[in-house]
Amino acid sequence: MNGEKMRILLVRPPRIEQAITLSDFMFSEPLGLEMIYGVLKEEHDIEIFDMMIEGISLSKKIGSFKPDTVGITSLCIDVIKVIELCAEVKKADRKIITVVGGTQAYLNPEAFYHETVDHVFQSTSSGNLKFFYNGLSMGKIQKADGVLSRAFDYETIGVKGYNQYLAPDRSSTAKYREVYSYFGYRPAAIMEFGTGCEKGCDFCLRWRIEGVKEKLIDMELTKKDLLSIKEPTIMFIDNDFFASREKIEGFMQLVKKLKIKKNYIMYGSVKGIISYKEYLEELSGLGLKAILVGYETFNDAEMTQYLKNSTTLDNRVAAKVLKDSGIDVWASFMAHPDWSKKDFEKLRAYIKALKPQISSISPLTPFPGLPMYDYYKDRLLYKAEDYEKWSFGQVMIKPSQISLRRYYYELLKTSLYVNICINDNTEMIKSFGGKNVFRIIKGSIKAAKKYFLLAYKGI
Ligand code: B12
Repeated sequence: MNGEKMRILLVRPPRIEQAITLSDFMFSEPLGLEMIYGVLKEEHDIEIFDMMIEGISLSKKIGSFKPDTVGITSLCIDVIKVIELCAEVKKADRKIITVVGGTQAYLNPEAFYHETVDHVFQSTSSGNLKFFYNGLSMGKIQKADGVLSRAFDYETIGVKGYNQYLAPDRSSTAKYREVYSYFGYRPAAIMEFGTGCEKGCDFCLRWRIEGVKEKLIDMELTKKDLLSIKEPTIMFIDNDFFASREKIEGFMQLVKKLKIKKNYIMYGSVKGIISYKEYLEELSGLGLKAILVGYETFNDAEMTQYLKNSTTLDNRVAAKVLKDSGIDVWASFMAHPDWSKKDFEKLRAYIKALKPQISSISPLTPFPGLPMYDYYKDRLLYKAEDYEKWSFGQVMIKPSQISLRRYYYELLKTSLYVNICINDNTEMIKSFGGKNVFRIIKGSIKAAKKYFLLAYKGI
C-alpha cells in the first residue's frame, strides 16, 4: 500500500424493533465483518462495532474512533436502518466514506442506492477489498469488481461473483463473544466447512447466495480457524452438512486429527441424513448435538411445489433415524398461504409424529427475486420495498382459506403447542441449563407477543 493508513469502522446494525426476528434464540457473530477485519487489519486501523450489543450510538462511536470510512453489513430487514446509519455518519462528518456490504447488498444492491451511501459491495473477495480500500487510502475512488459506487452511477464492474469465504479474525469481536449464542448453546461460534448447495429448493435463497456447486473450503483455512475458536460450541452454517460422503468424512478426520472436542450444530437435508445415516453415531460421539432439518410440510403436493426433492415419508424416515442416533432435531416448517384451520391441525399432528426437540414454523416467504415472488405477486400484503417486513417471520402472502387474523392465531397456537406441549422441556433444562432456558423462554414470549399483536390487529 502506498497511501495513508486509514481508520475503518465496521458496523453491524442493531436489531430493529418492528421486525419479527429470532433474536434471543440465535445470535451469532458478524462473521462477514470478521473476515473484512482479517483482510485489512495489517494495513489499516480497524475496529468492529456491534450495535446488536453496544449501548452507545454510532455518532458517539464516530466521535471517539474518528473513522475515515464506515462499513456496514446488512440483512434483508436492515435496509432502512442501514440507510439511517449512513445518514448519521454523514451528519457527523460528510467526509467519512460510507460502504455497505452483506447478504442484502448481494441480493438486492439497488436497495442501497441512496445519497448517503457511497459504495455498495455486491460481492466481496480479498482482492477487491484490498484494491478498493488501498485506493481510498490514496485518496482515489477506483472502479473495483463487484463494487457499485455512487460516483460511477452504480455501474457494474466485472462479473458478479460469489462472496469469497475468507479467514475471519475472531479476536476482532473478543469483547462481544461471550454473548454470541445459538439457541441453548452460549457462547457459540459460527463457521462454514463447505459453501454452495446442490438441492435447489424453490423457496431458498441460500444456493442463490453461495452457488449450486458444493465446494469444500480450503482445508488449511478451516484448520487454522477451527483451532482459533475458543467457544465450546460451533454452529456450522453450511446449507447441508450431509451433502456428500467426502464432506462428512473430511470433517470427522479433521476433528479427530486435531483432537478437537466441542459441541457441533449443523444443517442437514432429509435426503442427506437418510443417505449417510451410518455416520450419525460417530458424529454424535465427536460432539454433534443438534441438526437443523427443513421438514417444511405434511403435504406432498407442497413438497413438489417447493422442488424439495424429498417427501413427507422421507421426513418420517429421517426423524426415526435421528431419534435412534440421540442427536437433537431442530426442525423448520413452512406454513403455506392456502392452509385452512384443518391444515394447521394436520401440521400439529405431523409434528407430533416426527417429535423434533424444537420446531419453528415460518410463513412461506416469496422473497423478491425468487420465481415465487412473481407467482404470488397479486396476493402480496406488502411491497418489495417494505424491507422491515421481509423477516421470514411475518405473513407476506394473503391467506386464501382463513382470515389473516386467524392465520396468525394458528401460527401462534401451533408454535406454542408443539414447543410446550409436545416437547419434553425438562430434557431441555437438563441440556441447556436453567439460565439458557430462561433466555429462550424470554425470547419466545417476545416473539409470541408480536404474533399476538399481529393476530389482534389482523393486518
Ligand atoms: C449467521 C446468520 C445470522 C446471524 C448473524 C448474521 C449477521 N451477518 O449478522 C443471526 C443469527 C443474528 C441472523 C439473524 C437473522 N437472519 Co440470518 N443468517 C445467518 C446465516 C446462517 C449465515 C450468514 C453468514 O454468516 N454468512 C457468512 C458470511 C461470511 O457471509 P456475509 O455476511 O455475506 O459476508 C460476506 C460478504 O457479504 C462481505 N460483507 C459482509 N458485510 C460486509 C460489510 C462491508 C462493509 C463489506 C465491504 C463487505 C461485507 O464479507 C463476507 C466475505 O465474503 C445465513 C444463511 C446462510 N447459510 O447463508 C442466514 C441469513 C443470512 N439470515 C437471514 C435472515 C432472514 C435473518 C433474520 C431476518 C431472521 C429473523 N427473522 O430473525 C435475522 C435478522 C437479524 C436482525 N437484523 O435482527 C436470511 C437473509 C435474507 C436476506 N435477504 O438478507 C439468510 C440468508 C437465511 C435464509 N432465510 O435464507 N442470521
